[in-house]
Amino acid sequence: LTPPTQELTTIGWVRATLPKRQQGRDANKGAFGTVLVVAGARGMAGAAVLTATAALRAGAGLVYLAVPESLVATVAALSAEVVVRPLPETPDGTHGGEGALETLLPLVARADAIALGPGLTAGAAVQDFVEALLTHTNLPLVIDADGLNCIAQRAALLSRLSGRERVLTPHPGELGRLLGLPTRAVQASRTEVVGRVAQNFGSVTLLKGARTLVASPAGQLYYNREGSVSLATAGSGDVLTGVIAALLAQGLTAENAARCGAYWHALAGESLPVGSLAGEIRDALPAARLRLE
Ligand code: NPW
Ligand code: AMP
Ligand code: MG
Repeated sequence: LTPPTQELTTIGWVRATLPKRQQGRDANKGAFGTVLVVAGARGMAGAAVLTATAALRAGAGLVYLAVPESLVATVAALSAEVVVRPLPETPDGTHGGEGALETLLPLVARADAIALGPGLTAGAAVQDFVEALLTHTNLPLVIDADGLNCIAQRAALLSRLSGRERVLTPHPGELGRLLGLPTRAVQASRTEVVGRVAQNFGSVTLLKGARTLVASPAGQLYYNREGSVSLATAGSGDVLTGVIAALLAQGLTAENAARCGAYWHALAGESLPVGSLAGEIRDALPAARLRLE
């Protein structure tokens, strides 16, 4: 089999593709997209906060963050700008308590895009909740982390859903779970396996790591050279998820949101020294955006 041609994502392409920020008197937060982040579990409040605040740093006008109810005080204390909404939780403090979907749906109705998965955990109740949410919305969606781990348990789920902009953002371990492969097998054939996931799940798929790859279900493959080992830090991927969600909410296609998001996140991180925190990568997003004007 001939390997697919890989196209380089260049800074010129990203500049031309990122949404132009509307200026002037009519510009208001309603014009910049509303993101709904569904994330977090007891002990994983940080992931939810990083995703939600990264969406704001990436220009979303408004961000709702739905977390298990016992996390609300913690999350609100960590992020003044995010609108935090409690959902009924399980006894373990995860999403998927009684009536959680009904509580969430009014927020879904107000959102332009959803980010699903950081810090969610992936037990049976969470899997049920993820399945219910995915079957009740057609919004553009980025699925990361434990959202992917839930899907790995219910492989038929995504194939039942069609007609929406959807990005999966696995790291090599998560992609391995989706295909039932060990991480080392993923790393040994990154271009082949990312294409396989994109095709199997009918979703734009971004495989993280040095030289991030983006594959489309139609077989295109893109890579970018930006990024450095400074990005390899806890919570870094949660920030990327927020960036992609903000771009989806501003109307980019799944493929363009994934390519632009990976590039922008890498540019923000590569200017920082090793030892920088994921929150610092997030806070470097606006300055990196200036280099993309
Ligand atoms: P191995 O060991 O080599 O087989 P997990 P996680 C592999 C949340 N977070 N190159 C590697 O596999 C997340 O959002 C919460 C090669 C590694 O051992 C998730 O919901 C935070 N291999 C949850 O925690 C901050 C790579 O995957 C394994 C690789 C678990 O997420 C942190 C680890 O993957 C975190 O974001 C690479 N580049 N990258 C918070 N503050 O609340 C990964 N692997 O078991 O899915 O664990 O990624 O930490
Ligand atoms: P996660 O594992 O979900 O926290 O995501 C980690 C983020 O760091 C992703 O954006 C990866 O592409 C990036 N990353 C991880 N390792 C490296 C590396 N060695 N070089 C460049 N980027 C990396
Ligand atoms: Mg991650």
